[in-house]
Amino acid sequence: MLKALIFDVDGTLADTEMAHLAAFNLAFAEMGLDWHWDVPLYTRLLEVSGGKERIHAYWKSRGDRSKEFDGGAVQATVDRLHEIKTAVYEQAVQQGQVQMRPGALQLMSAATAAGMRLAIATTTSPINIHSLLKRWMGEDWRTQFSVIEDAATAPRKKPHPMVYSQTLQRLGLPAHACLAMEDSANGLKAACKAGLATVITTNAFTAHQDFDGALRTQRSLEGIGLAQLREWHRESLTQR
Ligand code: XBP
Ligand code: MG
Repeated sequence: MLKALIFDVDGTLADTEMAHLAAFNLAFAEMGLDWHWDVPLYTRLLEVSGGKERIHAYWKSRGDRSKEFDGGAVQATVDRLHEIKTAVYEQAVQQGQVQMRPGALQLMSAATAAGMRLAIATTTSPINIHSLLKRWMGEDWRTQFSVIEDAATAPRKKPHPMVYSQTLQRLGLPAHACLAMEDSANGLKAACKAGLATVITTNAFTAHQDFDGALRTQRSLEGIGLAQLREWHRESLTQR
């Protein structure tokens, strides 16, 4: 029986990445760096989960000796950039610049009404989840979720399965009693490694990625109700 839905955040619950991208660029400017990420570059950089990891990967890809410091200074610069970026992103969310994806809120409330449990398994920072869901689900949004696993609780980022394995452990449910809802190949790999059947909803940043192994790949959650999810879930049990 399907007992819980485990949601990724960025790109699944909400269209967040354009706001993240703008925030990264503002942070670079504020720190006096001549770095600028455009959409094609950011689409490639999104293959690295985690904002700090993404900055590190970009910096290394530049092979930019002039900016090379000892490891400590690099980490301090990355941490400062990410701190600025996170503050800018939080403001953007509070100003209504980030929309929930169609069907996401409806599916979560239908699942709760049917007695299913909800969980979050994301590589984003806790503050980003709070600002987004406080705006769209109210101050007490946390009460809607049995488990929240994020960049703070699960430092090994997708495609590593840590965030999903810890979510299942804290739910106290076997993977076959749950479905994961994701938008990216990294997220799919992480969920599958944790034994979870996964429904993918693609977006402009991920539509080109390889979703081999997904239970279903959809353009959005719009019009997808519990009956449909239960049917797909039953199908996944026969594939085990
Ligand atoms: C997507 C990510 C995050 C965001 C940026 O997370 O990989 O890094 O792009 O947020 P999800 P941070 O697992 O929800 O798809 O800068 O806080 O990492
Ligand atoms: Mg995502």
